[in-house]
Amino acid sequence: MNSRELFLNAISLKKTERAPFWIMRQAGRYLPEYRALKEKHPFTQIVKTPGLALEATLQPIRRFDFDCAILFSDILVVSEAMGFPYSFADGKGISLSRTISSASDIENMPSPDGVCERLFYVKNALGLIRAELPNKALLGFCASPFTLAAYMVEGGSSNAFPKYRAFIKNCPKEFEKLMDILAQATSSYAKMQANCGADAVQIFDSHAYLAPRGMYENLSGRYARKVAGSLKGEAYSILFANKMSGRFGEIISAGADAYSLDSSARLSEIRKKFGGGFALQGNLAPEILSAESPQACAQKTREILGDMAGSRGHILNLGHGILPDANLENVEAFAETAKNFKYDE
Ligand code: 1CP
Repeated sequence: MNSRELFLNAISLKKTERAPFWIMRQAGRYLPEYRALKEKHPFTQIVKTPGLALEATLQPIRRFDFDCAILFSDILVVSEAMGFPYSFADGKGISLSRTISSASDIENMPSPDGVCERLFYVKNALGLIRAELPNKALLGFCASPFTLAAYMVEGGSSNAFPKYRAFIKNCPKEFEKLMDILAQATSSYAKMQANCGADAVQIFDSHAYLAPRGMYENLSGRYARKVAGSLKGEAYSILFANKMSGRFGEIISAGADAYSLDSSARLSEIRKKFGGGFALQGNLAPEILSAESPQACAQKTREILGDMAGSRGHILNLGHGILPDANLENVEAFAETAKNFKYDE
Protein backbone atom coordinates (compact mmCIF):
# COMPACT_ATOMS: atom_id res chain seq x y z
CA MET A 1 0.00 0.00 0.00
CA ASN A 2 1.49 3.36 -0.96
CA SER A 3 1.54 6.42 1.33
CA ARG A 4 -1.44 8.03 -0.35
CA GLU A 5 -3.64 4.96 0.13
CA LEU A 6 -2.41 4.62 3.69
CA PHE A 7 -3.40 8.22 4.47
CA LEU A 8 -6.78 7.94 2.74
CA ASN A 9 -7.55 4.76 4.67
CA ALA A 10 -6.48 6.25 7.99
CA ILE A 11 -8.47 9.46 7.60
CA SER A 12 -11.55 7.53 6.52
CA LEU A 13 -11.20 5.31 9.62
CA LYS A 14 -10.38 2.09 7.75
CA LYS A 15 -7.94 -0.41 9.20
CA THR A 16 -4.28 0.32 8.35
CA GLU A 17 -1.05 -1.49 9.17
CA ARG A 18 0.56 1.65 10.59
CA ALA A 19 -0.15 5.34 11.10
CA PRO A 20 0.69 7.72 8.22
CA PHE A 21 2.86 10.67 9.30
CA TRP A 22 4.03 14.15 8.33
CA ILE A 23 5.03 17.39 10.03
CA MET A 24 4.30 21.06 9.50
CA ARG A 25 7.19 23.45 9.36
CA GLN A 26 5.40 26.78 9.41
CA ALA A 27 7.48 28.23 12.20
CA GLY A 28 10.54 26.32 11.13
CA ARG A 29 13.68 26.98 9.22
CA TYR A 30 15.08 23.66 10.33
CA LEU A 31 16.17 22.41 6.91
CA PRO A 32 19.52 23.67 5.56
CA GLU A 33 18.24 23.26 1.98
CA TYR A 34 15.25 25.51 2.80
CA ARG A 35 17.56 28.12 4.30
CA ALA A 36 19.66 27.95 1.13
CA LEU A 37 16.55 28.48 -1.03
CA LYS A 38 15.61 31.47 1.11
CA GLU A 39 19.07 32.98 0.62
CA LYS A 40 18.22 33.23 -3.07
CA HIS A 41 14.51 34.06 -2.95
CA PRO A 42 12.35 35.97 -0.49
CA PHE A 43 9.56 33.97 1.16
CA THR A 44 6.73 35.53 -0.87
CA GLN A 45 8.58 34.81 -4.12
CA ILE A 46 8.83 31.12 -3.21
CA VAL A 47 5.11 31.09 -2.43
CA LYS A 48 4.17 32.79 -5.72
CA THR A 49 6.47 30.87 -8.06
CA PRO A 50 5.08 27.36 -8.66
CA GLY A 51 8.48 25.80 -9.43
CA LEU A 52 9.96 27.18 -6.21
CA ALA A 53 6.90 26.22 -4.15
CA LEU A 54 7.26 22.70 -5.59
CA GLU A 55 10.92 22.60 -4.56
CA ALA A 56 10.14 23.78 -1.00
CA THR A 57 7.33 21.22 -0.75
CA LEU A 58 9.59 18.38 -1.87
CA GLN A 59 12.50 19.14 0.45
CA PRO A 60 11.22 17.40 3.61
CA ILE A 61 9.79 14.51 1.54
CA ARG A 62 13.17 13.85 -0.08
CA ARG A 63 14.95 13.88 3.23
CA PHE A 64 12.47 12.03 5.47
CA ASP A 65 10.03 10.30 3.11
CA PHE A 66 6.94 11.54 4.96
CA ASP A 67 3.67 9.95 3.82
CA CYS A 68 2.07 13.35 3.20
CA ALA A 69 3.34 16.43 1.42
CA ILE A 70 1.98 19.80 2.47
CA LEU A 71 1.76 22.54 -0.11
CA PHE A 72 4.31 25.28 0.51
CA SER A 73 2.31 28.47 0.87
CA ASP A 74 0.85 30.55 3.68
CA ILE A 75 -2.57 31.08 5.19
CA LEU A 76 -2.30 34.80 4.38
CA VAL A 77 -2.46 34.37 0.62
CA VAL A 78 -6.24 34.56 1.05
CA SER A 79 -5.96 37.85 2.92
CA GLU A 80 -3.87 39.19 0.03
CA ALA A 81 -6.42 37.93 -2.51
CA MET A 82 -9.08 39.83 -0.55
CA GLY A 83 -7.16 43.09 -0.82
CA PHE A 84 -4.98 42.91 2.30
CA PRO A 85 -1.40 42.08 1.23
CA TYR A 86 1.03 40.66 3.78
CA SER A 87 4.76 40.78 4.17
CA PHE A 88 7.05 38.66 6.24
CA ALA A 89 10.25 39.84 7.88
CA ASP A 90 12.63 37.30 9.41
CA GLY A 91 12.17 37.21 13.16
CA LYS A 92 9.57 39.97 13.07
CA GLY A 93 6.51 37.98 12.09
CA ILE A 94 3.83 38.92 9.62
CA SER A 95 2.47 42.37 8.88
CA LEU A 96 -0.41 43.47 6.65
CA SER A 97 -0.26 46.73 4.71
CA ARG A 98 -3.97 47.51 5.43
CA THR A 99 -6.30 46.49 8.21
CA ILE A 100 -10.04 46.30 8.81
CA SER A 101 -11.41 48.75 11.32
CA SER A 102 -14.82 49.82 10.03
CA ALA A 103 -17.91 48.68 8.15
CA SER A 104 -16.73 50.49 5.02
CA ASP A 105 -13.44 48.53 5.02
CA ILE A 106 -15.57 45.40 4.79
CA GLU A 107 -17.92 46.81 2.14
CA ASN A 108 -14.97 47.80 -0.02
CA MET A 109 -13.47 44.31 -0.06
CA PRO A 110 -13.40 42.62 -3.47
CA SER A 111 -15.92 39.85 -4.07
CA PRO A 112 -14.91 36.44 -2.71
CA ASP A 113 -15.95 35.01 -6.10
CA GLY A 114 -12.66 36.09 -7.64
CA VAL A 115 -10.44 34.68 -4.93
CA CYS A 116 -9.40 31.52 -6.80
CA GLU A 117 -8.53 33.42 -9.96
CA ARG A 118 -6.26 35.67 -7.93
CA LEU A 119 -4.64 32.59 -6.37
CA PHE A 120 -3.79 31.00 -9.73
CA TYR A 121 -0.21 30.47 -8.54
CA VAL A 122 -1.44 28.01 -5.87
CA LYS A 123 -3.37 26.11 -8.52
CA ASN A 124 -0.24 25.86 -10.64
CA ALA A 125 1.93 24.80 -7.69
CA LEU A 126 -0.54 22.06 -6.70
CA GLY A 127 -0.61 20.78 -10.27
CA LEU A 128 3.18 20.43 -10.26
CA ILE A 129 3.26 18.76 -6.83
CA ARG A 130 0.47 16.32 -7.66
CA ALA A 131 2.26 15.23 -10.84
CA GLU A 132 5.57 14.82 -9.01
CA LEU A 133 4.15 12.85 -6.07
CA PRO A 134 1.35 10.58 -7.34
CA ASN A 135 1.85 8.10 -4.48
CA LYS A 136 2.01 10.53 -1.58
CA ALA A 137 -0.96 12.13 0.10
CA LEU A 138 -1.14 15.81 -0.81
CA LEU A 139 -2.43 18.28 1.73
CA GLY A 140 -3.64 21.74 0.94
CA PHE A 141 -4.49 24.20 3.68
CA CYS A 142 -6.14 27.48 4.57
CA ALA A 143 -6.85 29.53 7.66
CA SER A 144 -10.19 29.25 9.37
CA PRO A 145 -12.25 32.40 8.75
CA PHE A 146 -11.81 33.29 12.46
CA THR A 147 -8.00 33.12 12.32
CA LEU A 148 -7.82 34.92 8.97
CA ALA A 149 -9.96 37.73 10.37
CA ALA A 150 -7.64 37.95 13.40
CA TYR A 151 -4.74 38.93 11.11
CA MET A 152 -6.86 41.23 8.93
CA VAL A 153 -8.21 43.20 11.89
CA GLU A 154 -5.03 43.20 14.01
CA GLY A 155 -2.74 43.96 11.05
CA GLY A 156 -0.25 41.17 11.69
CA SER A 157 1.40 39.03 14.35
CA SER A 158 0.35 39.67 17.91
CA ASN A 159 0.47 37.95 21.28
CA ALA A 160 -2.96 38.88 22.56
CA PHE A 161 -4.77 40.35 19.51
CA PRO A 162 -6.30 43.26 21.50
CA LYS A 163 -7.80 45.06 18.46
CA TYR A 164 -9.42 41.86 17.21
CA ARG A 165 -10.90 41.01 20.59
CA ALA A 166 -12.32 44.54 20.88
CA PHE A 167 -13.73 44.32 17.34
CA ILE A 168 -15.53 41.04 18.12
CA LYS A 169 -16.99 42.52 21.28
CA ASN A 170 -17.89 46.01 20.05
CA CYS A 171 -18.84 45.41 16.42
CA PRO A 172 -20.78 42.11 16.33
CA LYS A 173 -22.63 42.92 13.08
CA GLU A 174 -19.46 43.86 11.24
CA PHE A 175 -17.75 40.79 12.65
CA GLU A 176 -20.49 38.54 11.29
CA LYS A 177 -20.41 40.23 7.89
CA LEU A 178 -16.65 39.80 7.70
CA MET A 179 -16.88 36.15 8.75
CA ASP A 180 -19.51 35.42 6.11
CA ILE A 181 -17.30 36.89 3.39
CA LEU A 182 -14.20 35.07 4.61
CA ALA A 183 -16.11 31.79 4.95
CA GLN A 184 -17.14 32.12 1.31
CA ALA A 185 -13.63 33.03 0.15
CA THR A 186 -12.03 30.26 2.17
CA SER A 187 -14.54 27.64 1.09
CA SER A 188 -13.98 28.31 -2.60
CA TYR A 189 -10.24 28.34 -2.04
CA ALA A 190 -10.36 25.01 -0.17
CA LYS A 191 -12.49 23.49 -2.94
CA MET A 192 -10.09 24.75 -5.56
CA GLN A 193 -7.27 22.93 -3.76
CA ALA A 194 -9.34 19.74 -3.78
CA ASN A 195 -9.94 20.16 -7.52
CA CYS A 196 -6.20 20.52 -8.05
CA GLY A 197 -5.50 17.17 -6.41
CA ALA A 198 -5.31 17.84 -2.67
CA ASP A 199 -6.42 14.71 -0.80
CA ALA A 200 -7.20 16.72 2.31
CA VAL A 201 -7.25 20.36 3.31
CA GLN A 202 -6.08 21.36 6.77
CA ILE A 203 -7.97 24.29 8.24
CA PHE A 204 -5.71 26.22 10.61
CA ASP A 205 -7.59 27.84 13.44
CA SER A 206 -4.33 29.00 14.98
CA HIS A 207 -5.99 31.64 17.14
CA ALA A 208 -9.04 29.59 18.11
CA TYR A 209 -8.21 30.13 21.80
CA LEU A 210 -9.22 33.82 21.44
CA ALA A 211 -12.86 32.68 21.50
CA PRO A 212 -13.96 32.78 25.14
CA ARG A 213 -14.97 29.49 26.74
CA GLY A 214 -18.37 28.35 25.48
CA MET A 215 -18.30 30.76 22.52
CA TYR A 216 -16.14 28.86 20.05
CA GLU A 217 -18.98 27.43 18.01
CA ASN A 218 -20.69 30.76 17.56
CA LEU A 219 -17.55 32.78 16.82
CA SER A 220 -15.48 30.30 14.83
CA GLY A 221 -16.81 26.74 14.66
CA ARG A 222 -19.83 27.46 12.50
CA TYR A 223 -17.68 29.21 9.89
CA ALA A 224 -15.07 26.43 9.93
CA ARG A 225 -18.01 24.05 9.44
CA LYS A 226 -18.86 25.84 6.18
CA VAL A 227 -15.34 25.32 4.93
CA ALA A 228 -15.27 21.65 6.01
CA GLY A 229 -18.76 21.17 4.54
CA SER A 230 -17.75 22.63 1.18
CA LEU A 231 -15.11 19.88 0.88
CA LYS A 232 -17.48 16.95 1.46
CA GLY A 233 -17.12 14.40 -1.31
CA GLU A 234 -14.14 16.27 -2.79
CA ALA A 235 -11.39 16.04 -0.16
CA TYR A 236 -11.09 15.35 3.57
CA SER A 237 -10.96 18.16 6.08
CA ILE A 238 -8.64 18.39 9.08
CA LEU A 239 -9.17 21.09 11.69
CA PHE A 240 -6.27 22.30 13.79
CA ALA A 241 -7.71 24.42 16.60
CA ASN A 242 -4.73 25.70 18.53
CA LYS A 243 -4.63 25.35 22.34
CA MET A 244 -8.13 23.87 22.36
CA SER A 245 -7.43 20.26 23.38
CA GLY A 246 -8.99 20.93 26.77
CA ARG A 247 -12.10 22.28 25.01
CA PHE A 248 -12.42 19.48 22.47
CA GLY A 249 -16.17 19.28 22.98
CA GLU A 250 -16.44 22.80 21.55
CA ILE A 251 -14.33 22.29 18.43
CA ILE A 252 -16.15 19.23 17.11
CA SER A 253 -18.95 21.62 16.19
CA ALA A 254 -16.88 22.19 13.03
CA GLY A 255 -17.81 18.74 11.68
CA ALA A 256 -14.33 18.02 10.24
CA ASP A 257 -13.17 14.55 9.17
CA ALA A 258 -10.10 14.82 11.41
CA TYR A 259 -8.86 16.98 14.28
CA SER A 260 -5.23 17.88 14.87
CA LEU A 261 -4.38 18.18 18.54
CA ASP A 262 -1.65 19.92 20.47
CA SER A 263 0.67 18.02 22.76
CA SER A 264 -1.30 18.57 25.93
CA ALA A 265 -3.94 16.01 24.94
CA ARG A 266 -3.78 12.25 25.32
CA LEU A 267 -5.26 11.04 22.04
CA SER A 268 -6.67 7.77 23.39
CA GLU A 269 -8.55 9.68 26.08
CA ILE A 270 -10.10 12.03 23.52
CA ARG A 271 -11.06 8.94 21.53
CA LYS A 272 -12.63 7.30 24.58
CA LYS A 273 -14.55 10.39 25.59
CA PHE A 274 -15.72 11.62 22.17
CA GLY A 275 -15.98 8.41 20.16
CA GLY A 276 -14.50 7.19 16.92
CA GLY A 277 -16.43 9.24 14.38
CA PHE A 278 -13.39 11.23 13.20
CA ALA A 279 -9.65 10.74 12.78
CA LEU A 280 -7.17 12.25 15.23
CA GLN A 281 -3.88 13.82 14.23
CA GLY A 282 -0.93 14.45 16.51
CA ASN A 283 0.74 15.02 18.78
CA LEU A 284 4.44 14.90 19.71
CA ALA A 285 5.58 18.13 21.37
CA PRO A 286 7.72 20.04 18.83
CA GLU A 287 10.17 20.99 21.61
CA ILE A 288 11.17 17.33 21.95
CA LEU A 289 12.75 17.42 18.47
CA SER A 290 14.94 20.32 19.57
CA ALA A 291 15.90 19.35 23.08
CA GLU A 292 16.12 15.56 23.42
CA SER A 293 18.30 12.75 22.06
CA PRO A 294 17.23 10.73 18.98
CA GLN A 295 16.59 7.75 21.31
CA ALA A 296 14.26 9.82 23.49
CA CYS A 297 12.46 11.15 20.39
CA ALA A 298 11.96 7.60 19.12
CA GLN A 299 10.68 6.50 22.52
CA LYS A 300 8.20 9.38 22.81
CA THR A 301 7.01 8.79 19.25
CA ARG A 302 6.45 5.09 20.06
CA GLU A 303 4.42 6.07 23.13
CA ILE A 304 2.01 8.13 21.01
CA LEU A 305 1.74 5.41 18.38
CA GLY A 306 1.22 2.77 21.08
CA ASP A 307 -1.42 4.89 22.78
CA MET A 308 -3.47 4.91 19.55
CA ALA A 309 -2.57 1.41 18.34
CA GLY A 310 -5.91 -0.04 19.34
CA SER A 311 -7.90 2.63 17.57
CA ARG A 312 -8.48 3.44 13.91
CA GLY A 313 -7.90 6.81 12.35
CA HIS A 314 -4.59 8.06 13.72
CA ILE A 315 -2.33 10.36 11.68
CA LEU A 316 1.00 10.88 13.42
CA ASN A 317 2.16 14.47 13.59
CA LEU A 318 3.57 17.09 15.95
CA GLY A 319 1.33 19.06 18.28
CA HIS A 320 2.22 22.20 16.25
CA GLY A 321 4.78 23.29 13.63
CA ILE A 322 8.38 22.18 13.93
CA LEU A 323 10.75 24.67 15.57
CA PRO A 324 13.64 26.27 13.66
CA ASP A 325 16.22 24.64 15.94
CA ALA A 326 14.89 21.09 15.57
CA ASN A 327 17.67 18.56 15.29
CA LEU A 328 17.68 16.69 11.96
CA GLU A 329 18.68 13.40 13.59
CA ASN A 330 15.65 13.72 15.83
CA VAL A 331 13.32 14.24 12.88
CA GLU A 332 14.93 11.17 11.31
CA ALA A 333 14.28 9.18 14.50
CA PHE A 334 10.63 10.32 14.46
CA ALA A 335 10.23 9.30 10.80
CA GLU A 336 11.99 5.92 11.17
CA THR A 337 9.98 5.06 14.27
CA ALA A 338 6.74 5.89 12.46
CA LYS A 339 7.65 3.78 9.42
CA ASN A 340 8.69 0.77 11.48
CA PHE A 341 5.82 0.77 13.96
CA LYS A 342 3.28 -1.83 12.83
CA TYR A 343 0.01 -2.19 14.71
CA ASP A 344 -0.26 -5.95 14.51
CA GLU A 345 3.14 -7.06 15.73
O1 1CP B 1 11.06 31.11 5.82
C1 1CP B 1 10.60 31.51 6.88
O2 1CP B 1 11.30 31.70 7.84
C2 1CP B 1 9.15 31.76 6.94
C3 1CP B 1 8.49 30.91 7.93
C4 1CP B 1 7.17 30.52 7.33
C5 1CP B 1 6.95 29.32 6.61
C6 1CP B 1 7.91 28.21 6.29
C7 1CP B 1 6.00 31.29 7.32
C8 1CP B 1 5.81 32.67 7.83
N1 1CP B 1 5.03 30.58 6.62
C9 1CP B 1 5.57 29.39 6.20
C10 1CP B 1 4.86 28.38 5.39
C11 1CP B 1 3.61 27.86 5.97
N2 1CP B 1 2.73 28.55 6.77
C12 1CP B 1 3.07 26.58 5.73
C13 1CP B 1 3.66 25.64 4.71
C14 1CP B 1 3.69 24.24 5.00
C15 1CP B 1 5.04 23.69 5.40
O3 1CP B 1 6.01 23.94 4.73
O4 1CP B 1 5.05 22.95 6.36
C16 1CP B 1 1.87 26.49 6.48
C17 1CP B 1 0.98 25.29 6.61
C18 1CP B 1 1.69 27.72 7.11
C19 1CP B 1 0.49 28.05 7.92
C20 1CP B 1 0.47 29.30 8.73
N3 1CP B 1 0.97 30.52 8.44
C21 1CP B 1 -0.18 29.40 9.96
C22 1CP B 1 -0.97 28.30 10.59
C23 1CP B 1 -0.09 27.35 11.32
C24 1CP B 1 0.25 27.67 12.72
O5 1CP B 1 1.43 27.73 13.04
O6 1CP B 1 -0.67 27.80 13.57
C25 1CP B 1 -0.03 30.70 10.44
C26 1CP B 1 -0.55 31.28 11.74
C27 1CP B 1 0.71 31.42 9.46
C28 1CP B 1 1.10 32.84 9.50
C29 1CP B 1 2.57 32.95 9.52
N4 1CP B 1 3.37 32.73 8.42
C30 1CP B 1 4.68 32.83 8.76
C31 1CP B 1 4.74 33.12 10.16
C32 1CP B 1 6.00 33.33 10.94
C33 1CP B 1 3.41 33.17 10.62
C34 1CP B 1 2.96 33.41 12.05
C35 1CP B 1 2.66 34.84 12.23
C36 1CP B 1 2.38 35.15 13.67
O7 1CP B 1 1.22 35.06 14.10
O8 1CP B 1 3.34 35.55 14.34
